[in-house]
Amino acid sequence: MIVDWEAEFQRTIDADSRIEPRDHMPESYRATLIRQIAQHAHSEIIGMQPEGNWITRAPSLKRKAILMAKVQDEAGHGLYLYSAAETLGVSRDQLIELLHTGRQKYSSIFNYPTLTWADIGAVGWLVDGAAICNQVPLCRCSYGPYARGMVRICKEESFHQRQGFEILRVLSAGTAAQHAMAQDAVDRWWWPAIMMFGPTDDESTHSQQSMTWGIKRFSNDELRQRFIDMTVPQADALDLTLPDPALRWNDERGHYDFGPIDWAEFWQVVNGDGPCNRQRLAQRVAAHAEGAWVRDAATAYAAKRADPGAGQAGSSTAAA
Ligand code: FAQ
Repeated sequence: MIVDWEAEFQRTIDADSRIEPRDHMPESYRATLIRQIAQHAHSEIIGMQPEGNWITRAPSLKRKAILMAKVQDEAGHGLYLYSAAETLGVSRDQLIELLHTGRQKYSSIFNYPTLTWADIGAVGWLVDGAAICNQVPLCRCSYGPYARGMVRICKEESFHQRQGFEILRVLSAGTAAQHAMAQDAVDRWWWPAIMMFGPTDDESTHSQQSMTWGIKRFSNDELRQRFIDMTVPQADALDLTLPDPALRWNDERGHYDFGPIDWAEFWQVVNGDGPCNRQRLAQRVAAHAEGAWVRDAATAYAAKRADPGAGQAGSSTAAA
């Protein structure tokens, strides 16, 4: 029997079932997934830097422990996502090489600096908040390994968002200087967080096709609006102001209206010329080089466990 693989793929998509690694898939579907999942994985790993910047300066032992756990979670997310991408036939080494040579992107948001402790609150509240809005629909992505990875990631992101909110709540209700520090952080992170959702729908090159394939379930603008609608009441609860004078409820639309986004800034950051692009990439490349001995040791250890007899002669551990 001749199976029409293209039709089988389309039937799976139409039935809202999952495509699994061994299923036939069009090359363009595979390439789109590799691009998006890799960009997502790189974002998690580069995203460790702005927050890692505050681990040594967290204001208490408790805050330090929470922040360390959060940064470790981001590393874990990166690893799940690289593993999901590997099921599509690329290796983690290849993807890391593409990141390090600037041929694959990571999220624009991580090219902004974390200047004060309040920035850690703003990153948790706004950046993780935006990430959740974008990522919850990805739990229903048509590609099984990505969708399953996202379920766990979203649970952890939800904790991250709450810890950011809580940092800002304490600062906002604190001294005048603490409140001002929280407000300043929100003023700097609001617009970059809004930009995380990507270009407007008419400028988005991949959205239409990705939505047809069930990779993306909502467009960039739909998710951006959802995030704004969700965040405005939270800002009120925090007694903080979002830095957009045009922000107001529109009864007719049933959504908040918002002011113009500076797309020139977005593309400048995406194209490598944001406040921290060079620093982020240089640190990532250096960390990878400094970790080479760990990878070598882990590989040697795995080989030894797989074949305990190999290399025993002359080995000091064998003699011990
Ligand atoms: N930054 O056609 P579209 C996190 C690029 S994880 C940089 O609309 P698409 C957790 C796009 O790649 C944050 N580039 O693209 C955390 C494309 O260029 P290309 C990451 C961007 O893929 C929190 C071009 O523009 N999340 O925050 C951005 O359909 C705290 C045209 O765009 C994900 O990756 C951007 N913001 O939609 C960690 C989620 N936006 O590839 C640590 C998964 C667009 O043709 C601390 N990804 N571009 O050269 C997605 O949902 C989608 O890929 C979008 C973009 C929505 C990001």
